[in-house]
Amino acid sequence: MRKNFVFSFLTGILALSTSMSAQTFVMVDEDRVSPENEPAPVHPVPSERQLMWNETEFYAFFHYGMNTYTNKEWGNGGEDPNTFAPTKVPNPRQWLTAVKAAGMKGGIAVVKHHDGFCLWPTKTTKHNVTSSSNENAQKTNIPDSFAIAARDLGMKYGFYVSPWDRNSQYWGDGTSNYTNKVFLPQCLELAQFGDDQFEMWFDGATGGEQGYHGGAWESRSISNAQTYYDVPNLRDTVHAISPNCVMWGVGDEARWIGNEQGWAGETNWAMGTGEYGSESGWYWKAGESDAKATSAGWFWHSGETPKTAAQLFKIYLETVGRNATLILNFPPDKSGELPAADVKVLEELGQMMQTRLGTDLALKAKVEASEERTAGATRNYSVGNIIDQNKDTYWATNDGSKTATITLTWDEEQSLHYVTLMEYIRLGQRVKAFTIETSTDGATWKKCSTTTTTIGYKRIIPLGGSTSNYTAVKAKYLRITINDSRACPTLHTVSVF
Ligand code: FUL
Repeated sequence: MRKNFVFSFLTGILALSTSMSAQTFVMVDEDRVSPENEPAPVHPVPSERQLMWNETEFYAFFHYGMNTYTNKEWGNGGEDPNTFAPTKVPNPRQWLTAVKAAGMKGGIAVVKHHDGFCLWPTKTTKHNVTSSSNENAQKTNIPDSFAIAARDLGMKYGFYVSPWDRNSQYWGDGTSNYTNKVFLPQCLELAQFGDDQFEMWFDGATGGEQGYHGGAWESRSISNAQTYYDVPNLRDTVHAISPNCVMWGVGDEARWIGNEQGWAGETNWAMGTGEYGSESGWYWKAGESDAKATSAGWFWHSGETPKTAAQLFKIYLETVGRNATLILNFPPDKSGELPAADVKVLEELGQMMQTRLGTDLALKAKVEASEERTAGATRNYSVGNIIDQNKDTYWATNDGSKTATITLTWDEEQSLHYVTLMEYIRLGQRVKAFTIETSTDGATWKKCSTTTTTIGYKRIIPLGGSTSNYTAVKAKYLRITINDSRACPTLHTVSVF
C-alpha cells in the first residue's frame, strides 16, 4: 500500500508539473486521513439550521387576527380595521405558558393572514393594528410581545406571514411592486423582532378568489410563487438577520407533510414531498405536520371545543414519532387569550407526556450490539453511546455492514410501551428497514407489528402495535434489528418507556 502510495505520489508530482490530471486526485483520495474513522455522510444532509429546527420537535400554532372578530377562516381584505377589537390586550405570554405545560418547545404566531391585516405597527401598509380605534388594538404588537415572552420562557419562536395578501392593491397586479414594496419589507421588519427565530411560515395559498386589492375587488392569481416572491432574496434577507430561521413552505427549507389531520407516513424520508417523502430526493426538506387542536377552524369560533389529551397524544405519536415535527394549533379568542378549556387540555397533555414518555427505562438496561465500528483517535462508536444522553455521540457499524442488532436486557421483567430511536442525521438519513422484538426469556421473541421502515430524526414505536391504545408488553429483553440501510447505520439515542 505504502509502495503504491510512493509510486502514485511520484506519478502525481510528474502529472502536476505538466497539468492537473485525474491521477493526482485519486492519489490524494487513496491516502485520505481519517483519524476519527467517522462514517462518510450519505447525502443529502441537513444544514445546521435545519438540524436545530428539527430539535424543536413539538410547538404551537396560534391563529389570531381579523378573522377572530369576523367568524371567518379567510378574510377578503376589505375588513374595516375597527372590526379588530380585542376585549383585552392580547397576551402571548399566556398562550406560550399554556403550551409549555404540554411539553411544547416553542410557537409560531400568525401576524398576517390572507386578509392582509398586520398585527404590528408596520410601515408597509395602513391596514394594521394602529388603524383600529379600539384601545386594546392600539396596544397590540404581537411579534414584539410574542418574542419577548418566548425568550423569557426559554422557548423558540417565529411568525406566520401570509404571502397572499387580499388587501394589498399590488398583490397579483402583474408587477413586482407587492414583493418589493410590501412583502419583503414586511419579512425584514419581522426578522428584526429577533435574531433568534427558528422558523418563518409561508403559506402556499396563492389566490384565485375575489379580494379587496385596494378597492379593485378582483379575482387575482399568480403563476409561480418562488419567482413572484423572490424566494432566494427573501431567504438571504431573513438569514442575514436571523441565521437559524428555517424558511418553511414557500421558503423551501422544510416541507408541509401533505395533510392537516396530524399524521405522517410510517415510512418518512426527510427528502421529497408529502407524508412519505422520497429516498431519492436530492435535498434535505424534512416534514412538518400542521394540525388543529380544536373542533372548528384554524381561527377561534364560538362554541368550539378542544380535542382530548388522548387524541392529541395520538397525533403526537403519528407525527413526532414518525420523523416529522408537529405544529399544533390553539386559537386565542376575542379577548386575545386562550380559552380556559384549551389551557386545561394542555395541562392534561403535559401530564400524559410525563407519565407515558417521562421515564426512560433504557438508562437502566444493559445494552449490547452485534457490531461496533472501530474507534477513532478521540471518538468511539460503542453501543453505550445510545444511552449516554448525548446527541453528539453515536453507535455505528463498520463500512459495508448494513445489518446489525442491538439488545437491551433488564435485571427484571418490565412493562414496556414505547421505543424511541434517533438516527445521527448529521450524516444523512440511512435506515430503510428494522424490526423490534421483545422476549421474557431471551429465547422466544415476539415481533412488534408496527411497520418499521425508516427512522430519521426520531421514530417512536408503540410496542402494543397501536398509537390509539396505551398497551404494555411485559419483557426482560428488547431487540432492535436493522435489516437494511443506505450505508452503515448510525443511532445516537435509543429510549424505552
Ligand atoms: C392554510 C391557510 O390557508 C389556512 O387558513 C391556515 O392558515 C393553514 C395553517 O394554512 O393553507
